[in-house]
Amino acid sequence: MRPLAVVAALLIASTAGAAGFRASASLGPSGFRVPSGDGIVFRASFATTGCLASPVADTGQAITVTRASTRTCGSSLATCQNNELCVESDGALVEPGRTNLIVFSQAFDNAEWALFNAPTVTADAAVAPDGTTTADQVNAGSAAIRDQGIAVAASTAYQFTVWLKRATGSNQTVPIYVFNDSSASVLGTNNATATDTWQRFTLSVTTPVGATTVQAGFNVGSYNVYAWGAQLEAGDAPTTYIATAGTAAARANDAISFPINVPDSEGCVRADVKLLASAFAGTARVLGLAGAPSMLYVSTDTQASANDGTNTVSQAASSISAASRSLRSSWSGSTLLVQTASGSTSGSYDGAFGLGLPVTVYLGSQNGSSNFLGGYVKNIKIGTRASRCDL
Ligand SMILES: [Ca+2]
Repeated sequence: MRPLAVVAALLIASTAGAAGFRASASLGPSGFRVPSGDGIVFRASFATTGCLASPVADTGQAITVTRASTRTCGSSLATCQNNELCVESDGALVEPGRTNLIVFSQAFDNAEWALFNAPTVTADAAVAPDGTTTADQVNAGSAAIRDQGIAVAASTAYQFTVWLKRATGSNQTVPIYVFNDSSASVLGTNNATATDTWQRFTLSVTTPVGATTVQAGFNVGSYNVYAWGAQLEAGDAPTTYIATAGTAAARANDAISFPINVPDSEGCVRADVKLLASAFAGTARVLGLAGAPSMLYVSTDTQASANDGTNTVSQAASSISAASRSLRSSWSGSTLLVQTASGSTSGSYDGAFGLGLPVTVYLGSQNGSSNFLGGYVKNIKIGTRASRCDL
């Protein structure tokens, strides 16, 4: 029988790499990753698209998705069940909860839609963007169709969205609009050009002081179109479609999180990010924490930032809503750095994001409840060395 010391030495020799680091990442005793040679403790590419019931990072950590509702999965318009992660080619989709105030979003033939000057509305006349035959034809000869009496808050931004496609041989101009009942005034009009391809059109409005109800739909005009998926939601930018059939319907927050072991003393993160809209209020977390600090967030469509709770470092980027952009930050000693394809900016680091060991990282939000990304994120890396997590 070998002495115990010799057995221990043989075990170490069999698992350690040439430089003393493990040759590949492995699960430590607490279930967290022991860093591999490149210091990467978390990696998630989100290469598999669709509705994922139990998403797992490339490095093995379970990713927890808490959403107390179904959701439409982005541009594919597939329906993801509660707690399923929606992943498309640009990555995992993270959005705030919203409510569609249009109660018959794909039944323009319903009496909820008020008709003016007798447009002809034919139910389920065409294949809709989601592949179902639920799009209605609205043939208006100097007519209008509106959902009336929608309760709204005053001094609040709203987004009206609807898919349109022409129902005759030439493009059709459709005045989509929102009307303020309280002051009998038009809040906004967007003359949408319906072509032979389904397009989702947006009209952004802000209710004035005193507003209580609005009507939304198509104003008087001469147009012959297929219409589907009308949505009126409170918020600074439109979000993914929420289908309704008789009552307002809500999509809950995408609260997405995972645990990592990464120290405050030194580390790095990187991700490819694409925003759904160029205009948004506040900040959009890429990788958030329970508190205010964030290793990586977006403060405008053209800027990436990091905030340690004391200092903010920001670096310009090309439009993050126009295409998926690689964003990165790193920290070590007294230096915090943010990098994009446009360059890098260094600033002071107070030495702590508050990264407990382990810490819960929120993907695309702060604490799963605010500062939502409103976009897609993929190719995430989190590491324990400031020199890694390359763009
Ligand atoms: Ca329909």
